[in-house]
Amino acid sequence: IEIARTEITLIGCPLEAGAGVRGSVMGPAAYRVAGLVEALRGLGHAVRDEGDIPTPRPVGGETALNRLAETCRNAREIAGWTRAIHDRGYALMKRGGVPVFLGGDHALSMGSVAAAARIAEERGQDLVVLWLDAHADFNTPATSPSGNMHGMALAYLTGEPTLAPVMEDITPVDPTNVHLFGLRSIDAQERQIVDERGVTVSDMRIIDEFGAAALMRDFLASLEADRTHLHVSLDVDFLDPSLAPGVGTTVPGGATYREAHLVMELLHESGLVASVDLVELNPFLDDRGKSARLMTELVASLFGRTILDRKPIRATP
Ligand code: Z70
Ligand code: MN
Ligand code: MN
Ligand code: MN
Repeated sequence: IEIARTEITLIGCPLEAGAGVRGSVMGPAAYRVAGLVEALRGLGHAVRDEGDIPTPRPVGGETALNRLAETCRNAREIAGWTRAIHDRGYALMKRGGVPVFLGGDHALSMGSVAAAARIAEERGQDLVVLWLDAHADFNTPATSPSGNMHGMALAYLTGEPTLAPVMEDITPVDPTNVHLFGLRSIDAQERQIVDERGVTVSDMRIIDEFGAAALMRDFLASLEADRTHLHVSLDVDFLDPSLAPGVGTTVPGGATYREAHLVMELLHESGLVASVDLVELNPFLDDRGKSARLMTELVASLFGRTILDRKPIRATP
């Protein structure tokens, strides 16, 4: 089976202002060293590497952002990154093609998902966000135990009013169109938010009981093929720390090597993935490039690498 040739553009987003631990600024470089461009070209795709977005000037002068900066670390820097990533991502998707945002901490999704939401709205599609992560990233400035904005990305994107000063006038994401997959660390008040907003969740309890593949198949089957823009946001800490130690916030009990590849293969088969984030890779904490290499292999599976040529496999009833 031939893989449909896809126009893929890599956009380096070297930010670490949203995380509590430094080092994810080196993430984009590590993906290039690990051979991401070559892996995707090897599958027959047209790959363009746009290089890194230059560090934007922190947004200043606004009173609302001033106030936000009292509870949110580096709020002005994150506001600058959000605008820059949104603008670049939007322009790229407007031309067609699939962007892969190379992080950088998870606050980068405030910009990338905002761009996807705007494009989906223009195309009359529903934006659906698959958040592969140990964490929920649904804290608000009032509930965050750390003040780290990577833990607030989904709260912002689903319209949390206290985070609006980051970048006003976004197309808010419907929280019922957000699916958290791999969750195993959530703060007490964050739990309440996820519950109240109707976010759908496959936590590790449910993945252990029913299996990653069955849950992923159900999730994908619930999406309307022509009307869906599926954005995949892959946090390195989705993976078990024994496989991927190169991340600031490791949580035991993560996805196995085989679960992670299978999820990527099912996502490829769905044909719905229209934008991708790779976030939280911290090469400073990695073990001889192990995490960067695994992430690169997973992206290859996401874009069509298979063991054998075969037709999509049907689930057993
Ligand atoms: C915690 C917080 C977080 C990612 C850590 C951690 C959030 N819930 N997100 N790593 N990607 O500080 O809000
Ligand atoms: Mn995250
Ligand atoms: Mn995480
Ligand atoms: Mn919906």
